[in-house]
Amino acid sequence: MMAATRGALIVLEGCDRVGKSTQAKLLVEYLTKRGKPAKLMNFPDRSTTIGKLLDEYLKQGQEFDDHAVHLLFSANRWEAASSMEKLLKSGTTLVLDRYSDSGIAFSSAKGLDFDWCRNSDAGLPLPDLVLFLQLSQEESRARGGYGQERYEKEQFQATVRDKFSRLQQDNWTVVSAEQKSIEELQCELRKLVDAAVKSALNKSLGHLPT
Ligand code: Z5A
Ligand code: MG
Repeated sequence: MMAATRGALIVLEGCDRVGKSTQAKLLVEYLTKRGKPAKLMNFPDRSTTIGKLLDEYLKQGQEFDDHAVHLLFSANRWEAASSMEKLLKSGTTLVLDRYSDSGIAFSSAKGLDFDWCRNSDAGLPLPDLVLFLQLSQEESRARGGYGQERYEKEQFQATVRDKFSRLQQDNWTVVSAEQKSIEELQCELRKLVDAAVKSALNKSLGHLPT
């Protein structure tokens, strides 16, 4: 059955420092100001019990087998799934700062099988729009040094970049962030988001396939 009031599920993906968090926050502010209920969600959500384990792992205070930590990242999305569905169905648009594709790209960059990585997310709410922000390694480097977290290393990030390009899905909208100010990029994203919010009204919510 179609819900006349459904919100859209919008995902921001992309490599390190491309501006996902900056743009996601601005998009939620934009939608809210225009009277459209919207909520920002980050993955990993470091505030939950599983999220705290992931935070420790990313800060290199805790070790896990690569498969086990992939499943924890996935479980961190599953623990949000029912509240995501509820919010979407009640008309709130969700703007996600990373989601399933980050899970596949980062875990497969460590050598895990693509399909194995994808399977644990099958059944999660399906994005209406994945905005994949693209930035060259040179411009990303110019945005400042890496932090201290586990994956913040140039060689590993290059492997993730390669996995993202192999993963590129039909439903992604690839947007270049190259040589664009925060405001210029936001302006472009708003148009895409407005269209997605409008078209989600007439669609039922899907689920990620295997
Ligand atoms: N991970 C995983 O392994 N498996 C999973 O399933 C999931 C995640 C979901 C934590 O993620 C790690 O978890 C991540 C993947 C892994 N590891 N890495 N790397 P995170 O999202 O918490 O990581 P983050 O450090 O917040 O995000 P980020 O990717 O590094 O950055 P960003 O959000 O894309 O960029 P930003 O914070 O908005 O901006 C970065 C800087 O650039 C900042 O100083 C901005 O002011 C500046 N900026 C932004 N836009 C511009 C423009 N247009 N021009 C100039 N400067 C700009
Ligand atoms: Mg971020």
